[in-house]
Amino acid sequence: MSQNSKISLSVNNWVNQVLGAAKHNVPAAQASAYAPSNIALSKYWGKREASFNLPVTSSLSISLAKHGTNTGLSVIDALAHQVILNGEEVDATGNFAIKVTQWLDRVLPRNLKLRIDTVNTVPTAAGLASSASGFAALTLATNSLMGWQLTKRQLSALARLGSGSASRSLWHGFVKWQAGEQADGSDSVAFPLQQQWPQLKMGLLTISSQTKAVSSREGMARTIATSPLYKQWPQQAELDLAVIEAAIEANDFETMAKTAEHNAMSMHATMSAAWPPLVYWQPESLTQMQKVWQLREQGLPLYLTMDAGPNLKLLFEAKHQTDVEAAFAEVQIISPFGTTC
Ligand code: 2P0
Repeated sequence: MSQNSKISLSVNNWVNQVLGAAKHNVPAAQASAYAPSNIALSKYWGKREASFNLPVTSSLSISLAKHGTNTGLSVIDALAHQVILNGEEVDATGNFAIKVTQWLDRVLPRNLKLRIDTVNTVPTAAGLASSASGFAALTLATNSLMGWQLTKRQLSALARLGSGSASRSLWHGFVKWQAGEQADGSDSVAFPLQQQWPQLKMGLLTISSQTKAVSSREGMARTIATSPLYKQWPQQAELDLAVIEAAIEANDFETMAKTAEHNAMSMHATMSAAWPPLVYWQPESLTQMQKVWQLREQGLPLYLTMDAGPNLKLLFEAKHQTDVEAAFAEVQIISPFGTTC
């Protein structure tokens, strides 16, 4: 047996153990669910184990309220799943369809085939990652279709198998994904923090919404394998997370946002020290970053975070929204704790 088939067998064993007889429940005709996108304030960058998507460090995110994914499932009489993305059937051999059908084939009875209707509600062309909200919504909808009645903790672990950051997208507000220690990832699950922060705003500055040349998955693997700066990352990431969690509890915007920006810049430093170098920024990203730093020097409490892409996510408080909108004509404002944006 090859190493790969041994690994996938152990993921399958774990899935069968979690689902037990429920895996073979009689499905409803259809079900649907919604899950929000999320942006990490303390990032997940690097896996300690790839088949279960187990992270090297814990991470902490904020969900984006009504910006996320709606997934509808219906049972079809067919030999293969049918994957629809934003109203159009996607190529079954493409990356998205393969990831979705692989996940479904792990959790469903072998002969059950579905039509999967995925609609992303992130702002048009915002370049936001949709795999987190996509796999979270798929997990919730499947739980409902199959009548599994799993706990959120179990659902978080199942969503993680599709995409690591999906483990955090089952909740609104602040969410912490604990790295865990178990080999099968049963303790590598997320949970929501109780704190609400209605004054917290996020601004999306879209530099490009094109698919990136190097996926996060590949980028993490390359960074771990070749970047000498990665060695210090786990320690910093855990420290940053603790500072951010305490700042959220204390309602201390400056400490939270400053640490989030430092965490993102440090993650990007580990990437640029990889070989071949991994730089997700574009020249315009840097122009906008410098603008943020300049505004901050002039006294505006404005911070940024970035993921594995060229786009900026601004962090600020509601009382400064007018200033932020005046400085960035194209900014799209998100209220993670509000219902209006
Ligand atoms: C995060 N990112 O914490 C970090 C910051 C990107 C940079 O989670 O391989 O799409 O499916 O587990 O979840 C993107 O990684 O990767 C991500 P896989 P995923 O948000």
